[in-house]
Amino acid sequence: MWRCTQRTLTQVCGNTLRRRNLSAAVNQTLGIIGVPFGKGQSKQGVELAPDLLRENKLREVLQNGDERLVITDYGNLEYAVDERLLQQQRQHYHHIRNYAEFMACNRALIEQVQLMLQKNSQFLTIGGDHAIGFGSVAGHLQHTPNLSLVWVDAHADINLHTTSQSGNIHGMPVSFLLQQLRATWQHAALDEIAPNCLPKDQLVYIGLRDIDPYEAFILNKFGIRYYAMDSIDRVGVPKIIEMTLDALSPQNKIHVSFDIDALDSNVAPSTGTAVRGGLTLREGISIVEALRDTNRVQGMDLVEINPKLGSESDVRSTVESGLEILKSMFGYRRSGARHWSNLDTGILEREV
Ligand SMILES: [Mn+2]
Repeated sequence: MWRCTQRTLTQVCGNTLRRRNLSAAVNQTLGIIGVPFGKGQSKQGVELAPDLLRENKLREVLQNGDERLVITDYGNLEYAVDERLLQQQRQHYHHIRNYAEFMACNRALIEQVQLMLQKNSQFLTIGGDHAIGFGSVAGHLQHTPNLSLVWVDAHADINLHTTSQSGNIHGMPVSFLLQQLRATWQHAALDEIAPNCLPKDQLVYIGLRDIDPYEAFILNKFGIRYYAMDSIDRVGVPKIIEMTLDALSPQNKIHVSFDIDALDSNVAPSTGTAVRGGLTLREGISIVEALRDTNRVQGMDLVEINPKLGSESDVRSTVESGLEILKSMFGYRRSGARHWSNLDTGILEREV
């Protein structure tokens, strides 16, 4: 029984009161921001994903997964490019695409993530392409310096402006986060917008299968942990999760940056750089569930869904796979819900 004053009882009906108490007790509040940014790569359409997921009942799907979750949708991120960024682009980064837009968007996202974490216990960033992984994780690091990052992706996204073949910034966000690579971005004023870096031993990759030569060089030089698909094939997802969690500081909060192209192109075909031979949907769900069950995941990204690629049914299965991943991250259990607020628990004792 809850202790409450007469006034509260008359104001709030039993169910609402009970639900509020439960949500306060577990403190599950989720802030969502859409980031319709597609300039980290060259294919049109990825900027449509946040609204598409909303149209496909994102909120209802999450709410059905866990009725206690208190969801606040902050809409889509807005940002403005300024002269200083354009100057950095002209002088130092003109050989990569859309640097100024990339920095303007991520600068706004860094602020937005911190605002969301002041009001919510968790946040979700919906891309957009993976270039926004920089701002999402960097914002998270400014709020929570003791942070670990699990980057689930077919690609390592750790190119430098000096190593990228394509000039597409969605292949570089991780290089903005690590202390050891900061010198390679010395004209980007990163210490002003994102002073807190990610220690290289607090990063784990899962699902890689398309690593550029210089990326492999960087990963190996710094001893960054990465479980590519061949490792997953050898030991299976449960062992990969065990090794991942062993590697990360047990006191740290966790950020999961999930690129839909980590999943096999059978279940997620509508994405800009699809690679065959990826995670099954079950493996993806299994990874997300295991991370969720640590109760340490505080932020997540879902990126690279592109509804302009593939057939109508390709888009549908990609969106559905994305929603399954999100649903499992934010509370849904394949083994059944653990609590019931509206069930008639006397039903077994009664003849109807
Ligand atoms: Mn990626």
